[in-house]
Amino acid sequence: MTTGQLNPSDLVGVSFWIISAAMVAATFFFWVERDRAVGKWKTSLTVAAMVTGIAAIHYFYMRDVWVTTGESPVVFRYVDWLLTVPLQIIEFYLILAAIAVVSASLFWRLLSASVIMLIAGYLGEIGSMNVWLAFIIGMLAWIYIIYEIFAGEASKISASEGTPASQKAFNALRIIVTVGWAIYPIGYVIGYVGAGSADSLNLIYNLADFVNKIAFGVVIWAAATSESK
Ligand SMILES: *C/C=C(C)/C=C/C=C(C)/C=C/C1=C(C)CCCC1(C)C
Repeated sequence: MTTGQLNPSDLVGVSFWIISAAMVAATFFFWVERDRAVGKWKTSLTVAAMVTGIAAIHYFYMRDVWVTTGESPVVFRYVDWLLTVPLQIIEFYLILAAIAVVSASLFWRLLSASVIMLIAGYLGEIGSMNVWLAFIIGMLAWIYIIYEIFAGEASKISASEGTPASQKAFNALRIIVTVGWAIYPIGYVIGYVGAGSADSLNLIYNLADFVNKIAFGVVIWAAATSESK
């Protein structure tokens, strides 16, 4: 599978390698730590492990594409996101449902918006759609998700509801969707403005995946194990 050698001066290639190892380690960690969590939190850790596990597999292949061709592994990247982002929406829903009664339609709205965001980004990156039109559509879908979490149904959840652990997880969710997810459109702009830069694009996407898949999982883990005393 991995045919190319890793060039020490290839910073992007090295970042693919490091994130691959981190994704595998995180998957193992969340999986094993599941035993220490109580009740509904077990499912959250299972989902966190699924996200990093799926990403690990894609990172092995993405690194190979990068090292052997020097091109952005767009297809593997987006297949990974199309699998892991819906899983993260499930994760968000589990957190919200742990705090308050949330409708199933909220789940479907968040899921649909995330899929629209990713399809637009994909069409822009493969050149099937104007790169900035795709960006605007993706941004609108992302802003809608932020709206749902800060001003829509999900935000009606009062700070007095839920356990301290679930509130901690809910705050983490808000930070992830606004600050953590913002790294992706920043990478897209830097990657495609002017002559564009595949190096910056992949470096920033790799950093973003580390934050949004591993660091977010760790926050879930902290909340999940804080209730198990
Ligand atoms: C594990 C992977 C995750 C959490 C991927 C998230 C991806 C995004 C938030 C992508 C966002 C984009 C926009 C907001 C505008 C258009 C370009 C995208 C697809 C990079």
